[in-house]
Parts: sequence; C-alpha cells; structure tokens
Amino acid sequence: MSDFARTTVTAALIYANGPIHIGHLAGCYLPADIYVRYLRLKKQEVIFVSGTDEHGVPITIKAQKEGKTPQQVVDHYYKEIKSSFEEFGISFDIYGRTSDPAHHKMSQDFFLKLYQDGKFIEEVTEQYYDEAADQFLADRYITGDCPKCQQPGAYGDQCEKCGSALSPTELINPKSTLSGASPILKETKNWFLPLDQWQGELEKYVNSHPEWKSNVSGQVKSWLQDGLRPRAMTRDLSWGVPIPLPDTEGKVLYVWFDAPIGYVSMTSQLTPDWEKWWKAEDSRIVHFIGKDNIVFHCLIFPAMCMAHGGYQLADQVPANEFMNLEGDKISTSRNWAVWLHEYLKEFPGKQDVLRYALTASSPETKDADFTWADFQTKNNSELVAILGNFVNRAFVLIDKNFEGIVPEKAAGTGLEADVIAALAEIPAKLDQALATYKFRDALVYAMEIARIGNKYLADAEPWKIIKEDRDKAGTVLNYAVQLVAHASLALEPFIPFTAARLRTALGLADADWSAIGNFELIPAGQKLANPGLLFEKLEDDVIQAQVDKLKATKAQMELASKQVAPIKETIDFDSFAKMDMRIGQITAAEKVEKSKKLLKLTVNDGLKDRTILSGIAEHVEPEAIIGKQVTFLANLAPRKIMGQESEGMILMAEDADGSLAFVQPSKSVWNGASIS
Ligand code: B3M
Ligand code: ZN
Repeated sequence: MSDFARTTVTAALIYANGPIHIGHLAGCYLPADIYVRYLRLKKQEVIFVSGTDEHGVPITIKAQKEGKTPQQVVDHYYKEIKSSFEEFGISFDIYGRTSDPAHHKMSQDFFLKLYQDGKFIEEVTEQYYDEAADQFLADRYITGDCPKCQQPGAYGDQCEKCGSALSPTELINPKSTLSGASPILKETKNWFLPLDQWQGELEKYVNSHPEWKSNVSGQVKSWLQDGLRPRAMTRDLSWGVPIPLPDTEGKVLYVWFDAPIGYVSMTSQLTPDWEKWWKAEDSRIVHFIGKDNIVFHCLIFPAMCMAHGGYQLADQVPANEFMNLEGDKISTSRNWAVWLHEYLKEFPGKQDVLRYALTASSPETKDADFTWADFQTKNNSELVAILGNFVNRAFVLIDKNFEGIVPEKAAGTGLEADVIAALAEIPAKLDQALATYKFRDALVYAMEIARIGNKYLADAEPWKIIKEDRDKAGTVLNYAVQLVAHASLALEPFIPFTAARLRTALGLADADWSAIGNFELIPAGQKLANPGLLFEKLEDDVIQAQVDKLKATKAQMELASKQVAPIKETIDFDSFAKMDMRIGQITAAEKVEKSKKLLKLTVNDGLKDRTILSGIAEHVEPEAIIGKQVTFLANLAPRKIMGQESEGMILMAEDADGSLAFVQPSKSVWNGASIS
C-alpha cells in the first residue's frame, strides 16, 4: 500500500429503482465508508466516489410497473437514495448520476475509442424478440434456467444464484418477462467485446493479485477456467446512453458498459484533476461491491480498460457476500427488508447503532444474518453496557468531583501500567485489520479500548478513592479521559456520529490516527462538556414490534404469492349440463363425532330435507350457518362418509389463505332454484 500516493475508492453505483435497505449498507457502502474514514484519519490522499446507475432494464421495468417514465423513476430514487446515505454518514466525496450529460459524453467517448481502434466485433446475430411487446429481450427482460447452475429465473445477462455472466441465448427455456411468452429469434446488429482475446491478459492480472479475498478470486478463477466469450456491449433498447455511431436508432450502450465508466465520469465532476485518480501509476483503485457484481468489476471492466489503454486496473475488489434478514434472503419484491428510511423514522438518531450492528456481523467471508434480537444485544450489551457506561462514568465523575475539568496526574493505583500496555497492543492490530478489509475484527479491536476503560474504572473504583485520596482519584479519571479520547479516534470509522460527539466533549479538534497509542491526548486542566448518555437501552417491546412487522409482511406476501390454479381441461356443454346445481337452505347443522373436519348439514332442497356431509367444520360455526342459502350439487351419487350417507355436495370457494366460503345467491331465491 505504501507504494501508492493516493487511493481512489468506489462503491457500486446502485440502480436508482428503489429505496435502499440494510443489505445494501452492509454489502458495500458501510465497509467502503469505514475504509475511507480510516484512510482520511491516516491523512492519506483519498477520494470516495459513488452515485446511482440510472440506465438498464431494471429502471425501465420499474417505470412500466409504476406507470411512470424512466426519468421520473430515477429522479425520485436518486434523491431518496442520496439522502439515506447522507443520513447514515456514508461520506462520499461525490454522489453522482449516470444520467448526467458529462457521463453520457465520457462513456460515448470511451466507446468511440474502442470502435475506432477496432476493438469491437460488429456482428449481426439472432437475438430473442417478444413479438407481442415488439421488443428485443435483453438482460432482465428475459429469464430462464441458468445453464451453469440450473437455477430457474436467471436473467439474460446474469444468474443471481451463481453469479455467472450470461447471454440471453444461453438461457434454457427462455421466457419474456414482458409477456411471459416464449420469444422468437430475430436478427440485429450489435458490438461485441471479444473477451476471449483478453483472456490471457486477464489471467495475468488476476494472478498478480493473490491477496484478493478468496470469495472474489474463487469466482473469478472459475469463470476464467470456463473460458471467456465475446460479450455484446450494446443493446436494442430505447433507455440508456445512445450509441455514438450513425444509424443506431433504438440502440444504446449496455448498462454494464457505461456504469463502471460512471466512477470515472463522477470523479471528473469532483475534480478537474480526475485523470490522476484513474490513470497515474501511483494511484490505487479499490472497488467496494456486493458479490453479484464481481464478474463485471474483475473481468469485464478491466478488459474494457485494457482495450482502451491508459487506465489503471483495480488493485483491490473487496466484495462482500450477502446479508440475510431473520434467516431469509433480503428481497425487495417480497418486501423482506429493513429499509433505511423506515429505520430512520423508527429509530431516530440511532444511525450508529445500525452501523455498529451491521459491521459486527458483516458478511465479509460468507453470507451473514441480521436479526433484531442480535441488534438488541449489540446495543444493550456492547454499546450501552461497555462503551456508553464507561464514557458516562468518566464524565459524570469528573463533573461531580472536578467541575468538569480534567484532573492532573499524580500517583496512580498500580493498575495504570497494565492499562497503558493493553492500549499499546491495539494500534497495530487495528491498522492491520483495517488495511486488509477485516472490518469485523477491526471493530472488536476498537471496542477493546472501551473494554479496557470499563475494567479499569471497575477495578480502580475512583468513586471510593475520592473519599480518601482526591489526587489518586484524579489520576484515575485522567487516565480514563485519555482512554475515552483513544476510543473516539479508533471508533470514528465505525460510529462516526458518536465519535464526533466524543471529540466535541473532549475538545479534541483534530482527529489524527497516529495519535492512537500516544497516551496523552487530553491535557490536564482541559474543560470537558459532558456529552450525556451516548446510547440507550432498547426494550423488548421495541424489538418485538420490528419482529412483528416482519412477520406481518411475510404473511401478507405469502397470501399474495398464492397461485391461482390453472384452468382445467375444456369440457363440452353436455358435460356441464349433466351437473344439477341448486340453491338450498341449511336447516340444521351439527359436528360429526370423531371428525375434526366434517359437519352434518340438513339442507332443504325445495322438495325435501336432505343430508349432506361437508368438510367445513374448521371454517364455520354450526349455529351460525343455520338459515343460510347455499349452492349444492344435487345429483352427485350418494356416498357413505364415516358411516353416514351424504346426498350431494355443498359448493365452497377456497380463498388464498385456505379458508372456505359458501357460494350464495346475490338475493334470496326459492329453495330448489336451479343453477344454469
Ligand atoms: N447497478 C448493479 C447493482 O445495483 C449495478 C452496479 C453498477 S456498479 C458500476 O447492484
Ligand atoms: Zn446460475
């Protein structure tokens, strides 16, 4: 790392087609922010670039669903997403948009250069086309079974299960997501980047980075092993960056062609010196992404850069795995998520608690699970009981006994040497973990400072000493204040709001990483400003309310996803006419002994009372249905059920949740009325 003069940090350009949830935060934005804050504290030259991806099929699908224009969709979500990130302290230097004219220009120029240098294969191929929708089916407009892992529902450009990059023509059983129809093949011209020609270079590149995380290099190596194929860099779509060539109406750049160039175009909006950050050999590029974006950042974008020339390739791509929620995959369509804008409303001012909980169980090496119970534990047993408690005791004791002024150091309790030694071990471990993207471990080391402080106060008991030896108690509190200051620095990347509060309280103006471990940070005599309680305990009912909210969501979604049964095979009119369906009136109803399901009904059919046994005991109360008119099949052959003869069958409608309802006439009719 020391060979580089500066670091360009990017976080994935999320599609501007929906609000963001904890999975996004944990997947890439929080780790990226922690890393950038760390580099800034180390006084390194760094920029942090991100923004929204406003092209591609995910945007047009959303617009179609909502009856809006794609432009309306991206305008709305750009604002919402940007503000959620700001609220959570994700400290981008620029948060741009790929709909920006500067971005269009830069990605068109990039494309033109490749075109003029003969880097594309221009080819007419057969592509899937939906005749009903009158449209070519690129990317998410087409789904089918993945040819690699057989998972149904793989998209035309990628399988989200195994991460493979796909082409629509590779899908097994392709279906249009517009109409559900099987598409036809139709000829169209596109420009392909021959990735196969870059295979050797890409292998060299990947092999030169043995330090990449195993989840990243594992995926990349398996694709290289399969052999790369040419990949279309243009699409027959109307929404996107227009192809800068004549006679290309109705065609745009592939969204994964223009999106990574977005990192560069956004940098150009941040600084006129943008080329330095992307082209200088002493610049180091780090892409933070989720695991579903690995192929694009580790193979396709590097191949584009190689073909273009002049660009540095990413030095690190610390992709995370996925964060699940209460044991289930987070899903926007099933509303199985904790949305940041909702969290902010329900837990105002508690951004750091979520940052802390998500980092502590970050999906760094494998998928992780966010649970509300764990969130509560992290808050109550760690933030409140360790950090909050330590800081509060230190400030309250100084307020009460020393008028809020940091006491001088004098003779100590004998525990101080241990405190200094314990603290001295932390900086190297913390640095090492942060520099190698092990943020879970790093958080544990940073919190260790608060643990040391807590233990020190508990062992030294300054509240007792003060009665006999004011100077010694003052010494303990001086040490405690130094530990608070160290904690405020070490925790800054993780819980920046709390860290800032602490620095204000301590009067520690400049946060400098190299100060950690140099024990004396706050001079004696300094006036402190007690920050108040940093964290508050989360009670069970608050947590239960969140769990209940998710449960309700699940129940609702299950209902909505119940499939309407397919229509049975066609019958002729005579078959229908054979059924004699009538309206009758229930005159008596009772449970059948030893049966949970059966009711014995007496039904007046206009001619006589008949007995019908019906499996509805779990759905209706016998007393409540007497007198009701219902529909029944009158000429069904009588059959014996549990020793009783049943003469006909009551018709019931089954609701999505499995509950049963009578089929009743819309007005009272005479008993025996036939149905035709
Ligand atoms: N928009 C995919 C996503 O939102 C894509 C990332 C682009 S990063 C250059 O997950
Ligand atoms: Zn797959």
